[in-house]
Amino acid sequence: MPLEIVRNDITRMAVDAIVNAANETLLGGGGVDGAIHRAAGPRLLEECRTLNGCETGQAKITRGYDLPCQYVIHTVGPVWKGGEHGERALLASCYKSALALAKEYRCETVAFPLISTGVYGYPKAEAMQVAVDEISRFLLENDMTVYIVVFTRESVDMAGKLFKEVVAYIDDVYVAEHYEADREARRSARVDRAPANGLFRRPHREDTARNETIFADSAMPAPRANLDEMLAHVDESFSQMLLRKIDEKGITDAECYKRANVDRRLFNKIKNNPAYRPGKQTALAFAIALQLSMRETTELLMKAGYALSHSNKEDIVIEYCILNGNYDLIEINQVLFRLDLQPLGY
Ligand code: AR6
Repeated sequence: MPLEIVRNDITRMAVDAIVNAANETLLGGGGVDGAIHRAAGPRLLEECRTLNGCETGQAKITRGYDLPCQYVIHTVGPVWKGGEHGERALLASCYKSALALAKEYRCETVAFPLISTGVYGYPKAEAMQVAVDEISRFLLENDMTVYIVVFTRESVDMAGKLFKEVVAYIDDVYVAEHYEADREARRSARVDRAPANGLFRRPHREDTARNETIFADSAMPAPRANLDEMLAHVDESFSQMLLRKIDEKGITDAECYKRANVDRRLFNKIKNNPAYRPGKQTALAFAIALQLSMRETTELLMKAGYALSHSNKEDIVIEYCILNGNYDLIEINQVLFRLDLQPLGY
């Protein structure tokens, strides 16, 4: 997945480059800077001494020494002074400069901490938004896998409005439904024990399975004479439907897989193999990228062998977003991440 938010210690990331939230001297400090220098060993400081510092919003690169990454890109974030002193533009410039250097050094994988959100006091939610905006913009034009590495769960407090709406929706759908299921189980238990005098009946399957995908007998194809004949009537595959929808929406393949936050290589695999069955998260990411309706999403998922279910919180989040016309994959993934659920894409 080209952009991923992960919870980790950045010094443990085995990527081509990690980004350091440094200060203008580049001679080390506390926070993530201190952790990176400790893990890289004294040779990192020696090389930093040769760089003559770095201006706020700019970036410089060194080797990674004892770190599991090849390079460290040092950037200097702005000190938060209330937001009226060009902080946003300077923070955006940190991401731009660091990504430009990563590209120049042919890095394929890069990990960022949330720059400026510690000692420098930038509000985390706003800093995360700047990070996501800048990285997404860069990824529209470039092939790279970029991680935003956060230390604490609160760091991901950014998809505020959508997050609250989704939580409320989950409460409505998931909690209510599980409460219903619980009641149903208790009711069935009572029915089992009840005398068969016609006053009690087991609930019909349809009553309890409101949200399951059930194929009515009438919707089943008529029986065919033999297996060969049936195999000769295979439906459009996932790959075929995906390519058809891309054409119908009038977008390019690249626009589609970038919007889906899916790696180009994976997209090509799907494209070149009509029988390819992607993971459910990938299939859903394409549904979001293509802005499919609920019905189309269900159809696309089914072609890959999946269904949406109210027993699954990830599915409820996706359903909520689709029903409300929110097809911003990055925002949806932020919500999934905050809820400790699996993000979409690859
Ligand atoms: N891995 C990932 N994230 C981390 C780690 C880690 N090991 N350690 C801290 N964070 P900060 P700044 C998070 O203060 O605000 C230094 O002294 C942390 O929770 O490291 O840009 C420099 O020398 C926070 O969200 O950087 C400068 O003087 C984020 O990294 C000054 O601090 C950034 O916190 C720079 O301040």
